Amino acid sequence: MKSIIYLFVFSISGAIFAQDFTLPELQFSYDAYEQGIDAKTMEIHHSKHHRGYVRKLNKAVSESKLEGKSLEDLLMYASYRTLGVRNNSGGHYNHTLFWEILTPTTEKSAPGIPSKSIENAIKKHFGSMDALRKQLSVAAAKRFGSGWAWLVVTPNKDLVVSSSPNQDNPIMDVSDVRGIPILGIDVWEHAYYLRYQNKRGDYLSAIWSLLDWGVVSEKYDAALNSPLLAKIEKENWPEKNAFHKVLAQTFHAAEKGDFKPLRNMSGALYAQAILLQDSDIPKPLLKPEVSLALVRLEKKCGALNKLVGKNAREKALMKMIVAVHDIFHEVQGLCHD
Ligand code: MN3
Repeated sequence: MKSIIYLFVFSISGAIFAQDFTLPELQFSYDAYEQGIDAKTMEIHHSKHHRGYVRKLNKAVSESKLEGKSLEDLLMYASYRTLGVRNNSGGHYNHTLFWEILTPTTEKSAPGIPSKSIENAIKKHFGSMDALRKQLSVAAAKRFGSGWAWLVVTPNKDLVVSSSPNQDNPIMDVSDVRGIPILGIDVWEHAYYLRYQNKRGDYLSAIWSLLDWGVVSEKYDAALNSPLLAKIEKENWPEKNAFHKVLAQTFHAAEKGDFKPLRNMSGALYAQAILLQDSDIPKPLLKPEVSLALVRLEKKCGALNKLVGKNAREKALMKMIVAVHDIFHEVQGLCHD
């Protein structure tokens, strides 16, 4: 009887609470950041903007039936998500990181300094802290409209500066530079407009004085050994994603009896298969099984394209696209090992 009650309580709380993302508390009061950011901006930014992202994220996740997915998972496959999930998962993740790396100088607090390991990495990749600061400032200043500037640990374990529009970030499969961000600067006007108006440069200097390099150093060490970084490395394969998009459009329509997309796009599918076969396979997937599967995939797509050229019957087309789909899932399956 007891276990039945437990089960009941669990399933109720699971249904109601399991997936809700929540607004993190700030470590300091809104007025503690005055040296760089005024209290009103901090308050609106945290309690209105960030709260809004969290609320809209929960709504978008439930509308997309993605409850149970981790925040990283939502970000990682952003190109497959709705715009609501993409924008608000980014909004929540990016602001959470932003608050964590800002520490005001007060009686009880001061920003930490860089660890030896990040100091060496910065020297190796940028030359000096000052050179890194310049690159970050340029990335932030050049970002047209709203977005973020990043310091990123890439799958090769390099440190790279990048920027992204809106609430995108380097974890997302839509990002040019992939990796784990360990430092992010919000360059949306809502982050600085009250005090700095259009002077984004002045805001960037002010942010620099709040950056907690102790926290960034911890994030650097954590990122180097993170399973997420290994996952990004495996998934960082644009040609595979491009092939998958065309395959999804043609195969799923054919399954429902609509062969028009397949007849129209068999050439594009073949072209993507050739590009995929020629592409650089991500390091963790460099295995003979993967290369061989890609060769078979290209051949089958070529054969399928020929069938379409001969105006073949639906039954023959279906058989061939199913074969293509099966081989692709061998590759996908191998990828998710
Ligand atoms: Mn913001």
